[in-house]
Amino acid sequence: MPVKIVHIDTWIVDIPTIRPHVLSMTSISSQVMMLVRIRFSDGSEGIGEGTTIGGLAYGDESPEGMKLAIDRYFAPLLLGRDAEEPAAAMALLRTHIVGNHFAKNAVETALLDAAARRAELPLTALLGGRIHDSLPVLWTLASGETERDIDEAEAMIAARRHNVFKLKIGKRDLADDVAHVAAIKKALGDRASVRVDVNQAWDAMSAKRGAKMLADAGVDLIEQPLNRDDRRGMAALTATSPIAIMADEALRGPHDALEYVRDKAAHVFSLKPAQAGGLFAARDIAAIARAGKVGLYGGTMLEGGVGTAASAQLFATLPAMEWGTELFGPLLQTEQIFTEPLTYDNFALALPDSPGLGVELDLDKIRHFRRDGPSRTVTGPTSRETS
Ligand code: MUC
Ligand code: MG
Repeated sequence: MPVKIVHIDTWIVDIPTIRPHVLSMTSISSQVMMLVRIRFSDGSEGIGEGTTIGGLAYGDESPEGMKLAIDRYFAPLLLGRDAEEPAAAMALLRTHIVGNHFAKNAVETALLDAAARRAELPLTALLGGRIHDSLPVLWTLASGETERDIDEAEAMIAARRHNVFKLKIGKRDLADDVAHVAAIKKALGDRASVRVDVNQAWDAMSAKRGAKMLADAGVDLIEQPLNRDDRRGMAALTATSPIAIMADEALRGPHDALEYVRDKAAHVFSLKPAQAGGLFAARDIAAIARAGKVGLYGGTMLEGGVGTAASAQLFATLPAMEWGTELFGPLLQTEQIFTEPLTYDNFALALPDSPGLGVELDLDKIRHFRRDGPSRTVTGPTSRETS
């Protein structure tokens, strides 16, 4: 008998961060994750995550909105569908639901996790097989205080956890930001690579001046300096910048990636399955980048362990991630929500070997951190045809 989707749970889980995380558009001291669990008629299940930064401050979807969208609009389309056809289920969702990339990514992750668990294979095996067993992971220094950031970086280097750092700038004047970055780079010297993420906060003139000043300070890369809609500005900057320019918020799917390659609007793409609309959409962006000679970097939406494990499963199948990854989200949270935490060691995240995403939720912890009380469970018929 074909296995069907019978049950979809969505939970909002709030986990405090280990310190405030300050970005140009918002600061967070707790991370809000939307977790989805899809259950199947044979008793199997899969999990996915939809997480963003600061409610609606960063992107078009909030965790609460994702929960609502899945409960009200995704679930009726999914219930009763064949478990072994995640691609068909996602095609149906794309036909009936516009946008909602973060929620679609969470659902696709859960469908693929379950399919891989049923096959008793790690998800990498369903995605073509693993090329890397571990992924280098940088750390974001974003306490908002220069001395505290330097101390944090020194501790990370000493513990061999991270030796590449991303600094969040764009909130202060350019001169103040550059002074902050230069002080950190000077303290760390050749022991660390330093990059910055402006999160769209600059105009064209600040970006032109900033690229030169940051290059002089020894910074390697600038992430999304201009507004996500300003592709022409990004192209002009990419043509003249002495250091690499990376696109992040601008990449909301393979179409954006194609336009960015065509216009030579970035040297590097930050690959984020949530922004792309799913793991397969992110893989399409990677293919476009490779064809267009654009470098790749494994981005994060500061997801917790589920989203991080999903991205790792994809990134491990890509031939080259020239700029490494930032899959540190679980380490920014005070708790990992798994029975076995993800392992970070020797500047890298180790890919789990067990089936699916390779992680098991600790349901006691989930219950403890859930904001919305008992889960809202959507149950439907098991016999509906898949057509
Ligand atoms: C972003 O814009 O890259 C990723 C790392 C971090 O500190 O913030 C996120 C979002
Ligand atoms: Mg970014």
